Amino acid sequence: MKRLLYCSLLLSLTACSPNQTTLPLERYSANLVVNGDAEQSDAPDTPKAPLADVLGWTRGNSLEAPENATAMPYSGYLKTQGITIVGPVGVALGKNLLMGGLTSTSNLSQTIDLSGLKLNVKPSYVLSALLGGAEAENDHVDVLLELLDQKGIALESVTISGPRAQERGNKSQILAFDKTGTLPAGTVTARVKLSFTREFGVWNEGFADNISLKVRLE
Ligand SMILES: [Ca+2]
Ligand SMILES: [Ca+2]
Repeated sequence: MKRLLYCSLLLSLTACSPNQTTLPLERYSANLVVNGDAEQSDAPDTPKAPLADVLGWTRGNSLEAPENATAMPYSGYLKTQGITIVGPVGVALGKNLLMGGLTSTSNLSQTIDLSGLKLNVKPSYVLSALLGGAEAENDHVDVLLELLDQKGIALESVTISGPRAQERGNKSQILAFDKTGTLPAGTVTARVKLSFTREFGVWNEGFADNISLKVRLE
């Protein structure tokens, strides 16, 4: 009887089952990637006039610079070219995305200081991204996460390969990807790098949005 009463009190909070265990709430940091959603950039409508700086990101060196990776609105050039990019159902894309620009290869990277965080004893991480491309072109973008020690040496590297045309069903879309793992002991910084590759045409249409890295806190 007492149990029934207890259950009725808890009914609105949880199913009352003798087999149910209460999982501890996992505390993760906020997204540590700056401008991973490209929303903080005053994005141009065309990569012909790329941003001087993509906020939070460092451009790789390219002999073809300054035509390089940039943030762009979904409603800009891509739409005027009849390219409408579809994202996963229910995922907010905002106004902008990151794309490869006009060079055959380009990249954006940023280094994230983890030293000020109160990390879990065995801190897990979640790297996630929306990655894709346009129509039947194999232009793509890959994400590299490097976990570095205090000397800047990579203790671990994780790659998410963005989808090629076939994986997108030859449609202009960005798909959701994620990888999880545990930060190796001695990890002090994380480096996230987006590598855009053009396989066809003039425009490097590797598309990325909602780049995120979260780490487990105490
Ligand atoms: Ca966005
Ligand atoms: Ca292209």
